[in-house]
Amino acid sequence: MNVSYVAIGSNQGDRAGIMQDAIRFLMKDNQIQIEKTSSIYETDPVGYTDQAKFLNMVIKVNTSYAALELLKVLQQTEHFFGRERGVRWGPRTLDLDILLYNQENIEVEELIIPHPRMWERAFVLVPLLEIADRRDIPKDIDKEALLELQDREGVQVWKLKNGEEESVHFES
Ligand code: A4P
Ligand code: MG
Repeated sequence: MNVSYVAIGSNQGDRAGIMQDAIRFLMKDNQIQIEKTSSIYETDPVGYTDQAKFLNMVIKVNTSYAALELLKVLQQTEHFFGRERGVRWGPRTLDLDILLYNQENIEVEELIIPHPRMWERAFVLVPLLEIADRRDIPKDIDKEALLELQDREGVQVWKLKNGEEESVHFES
């Protein structure tokens, strides 16, 4: 089995519903087991800022897929949920990025792991650190370092994770 952390993002349509449906869709794949899911965060857009707020979360996945196979499955899932590729960093119904895959460093045309932009993105690191097992994270990032991230303030809990159940919805 391989351990992977996958970032999920959405800023178009029924954001939470799409993310939840995408998780159910992935759970149906018998080569994927979703071990943990983070809280859902509402986040200010980074990169291309003239767009709606995102919901972001991270899931921990156990999978028998090789990294490139997992990427393909995630891209098919994005496609199934109506993702159209437009502006880079622009609005999307569903974005699925592989953050980590075992302890591997992969650099091929279609796939770079660890995800090259993850270390400076609070919308990725906050949910990742919420669920990640320490040994799975190659860099020593602590809570202090997190607070210094530029976009940290733009990341607010939207739906708190409570055990295996998602609960309270915080409006911000
Ligand atoms: N690719 C390379 N490495 C990976 C990887 N580790 N995981 C390739 C997934 N894909 C990877 O991605 C472009 C190409 O990256 C793919 O063909 C794949 O082979 P894409 O999903 O088609 O396009 P994209 O998502 O627009 O580009 P990119 O570069 O992935 O965008 P980012 O960096 O993911 O940024 N602000 C907030 N608050 N929350 C967000 O979720 N997301 C973005 C997208 C910008 N701002 C955001 C958010
Ligand atoms: Mg992407």
